Amino acid sequence: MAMTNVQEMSMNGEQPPAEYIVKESKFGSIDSSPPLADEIPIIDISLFSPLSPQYSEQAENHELQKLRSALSSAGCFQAIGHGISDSLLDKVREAAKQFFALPVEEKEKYSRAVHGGAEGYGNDVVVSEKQVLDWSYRLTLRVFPENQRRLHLWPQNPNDFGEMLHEYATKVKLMMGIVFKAMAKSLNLEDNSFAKQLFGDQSLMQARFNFYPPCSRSDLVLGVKPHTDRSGVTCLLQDKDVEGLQVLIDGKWVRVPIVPHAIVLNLGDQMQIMSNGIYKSPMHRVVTNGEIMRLSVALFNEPDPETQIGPVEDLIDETRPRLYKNVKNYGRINYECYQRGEIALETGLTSHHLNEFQKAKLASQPKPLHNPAQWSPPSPRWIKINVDDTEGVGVVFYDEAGSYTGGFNRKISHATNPKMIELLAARDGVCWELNQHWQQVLLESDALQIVQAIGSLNEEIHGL
Ligand SMILES: O=C(O)CCC(=O)C(=O)O
Repeated sequence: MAMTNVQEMSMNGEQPPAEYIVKESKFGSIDSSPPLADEIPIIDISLFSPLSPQYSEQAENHELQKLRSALSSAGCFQAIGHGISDSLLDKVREAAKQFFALPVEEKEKYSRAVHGGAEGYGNDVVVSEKQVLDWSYRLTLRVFPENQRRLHLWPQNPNDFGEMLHEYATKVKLMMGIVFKAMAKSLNLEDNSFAKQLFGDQSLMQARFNFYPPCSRSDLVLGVKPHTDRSGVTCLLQDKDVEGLQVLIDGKWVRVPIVPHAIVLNLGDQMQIMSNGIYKSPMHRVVTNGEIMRLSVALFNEPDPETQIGPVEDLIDETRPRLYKNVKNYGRINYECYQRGEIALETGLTSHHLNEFQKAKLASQPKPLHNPAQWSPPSPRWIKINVDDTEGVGVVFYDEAGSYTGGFNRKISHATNPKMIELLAARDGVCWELNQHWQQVLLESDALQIVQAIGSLNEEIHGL
């Protein structure tokens, strides 16, 4: 699919083409001014540090309580007292502004499409004709580990861009060390319970500079579609003047206010996993403005992809059974789910030995077509099959240890044939766990086509 130039369309005040128009979604329609969020507190990070002049045990406990309440409801807060000067924050915004203001040919020198991989300048990677594109441009750069920097993708213009990014990211990393400890403390855990999973030498920090040109029909497009972050924790520097970020809290979108020198910290999925679901990775999106461009700079902190992460043992007990299994390289799982329009945390990651919560949930639903609780894998390798009405069938592979190893999609046409349920259940090594919506769709789908789709993959399965 040929990519349209958002910046040109924006400047010419053109109507967004069909591929940018947001369809009805389970996350609700576009609303540029829902209420401002009350649930997102301002938290003073300096109160977590005994070396700070403002520190007292009482002040710290008060801030820890605010932290716990924010992270278990909204999943985010506005950090002040972070030790990063206002002038550096302004410099980061200014460097981003200057870069995005460069002529297209200049920015294209750093193009992701030209250089390959996930880093560089560009807009959405188009993976499906049905994909709704974001009305934005991004510059994505890995900052840590330092030896993984692809410096040829770091802008030379403005000429202090690299120095600025290094300084800012180093300071954010210091702040993260304090925040990880505080998060552990807020749950009565050992100080390093999260840091040891999230904060090794090889842990990743990815910078993403976001540029949202104005759109004449901001009621029809989104700067970023609803998503949760794959990170452990994301540190977001918002535009100082233009709002746009919204968070879904209790099923309702709320606006995240601008606090000029605060950094918005939102949790990502890996923190939700590590906290065994106590802390939330919030769904968020960005709306565009009809007249003014917006900028933001996100730093995503995540573990080394080779590190296995999972719920902290002390957060698992009889009253709160393990909600997630251990995973490696969650970034890849999340990316593949996102491209399929699925939410990674709701698909392949829940512990496949159903816990009490899930059993109760299943029991309260209409009779399942097949009870995964009674299923045990006949072969070490097992497969999860998701079927939905837009993408078709998605198959996800796990290895013997229950770790994710890959996945794919096949499109299917829909016809009624309940017989397929038996066919699927009869297949060796196939476990299908389906949520209620998909169970229904599956009933209305064409058995033969799904089975053929799976069958034709046998080679790939055995080749894994
Ligand atoms: O621009 C923003 O405020 C949020 C950006 C965001 O959600 C992202 O980069 O993943």
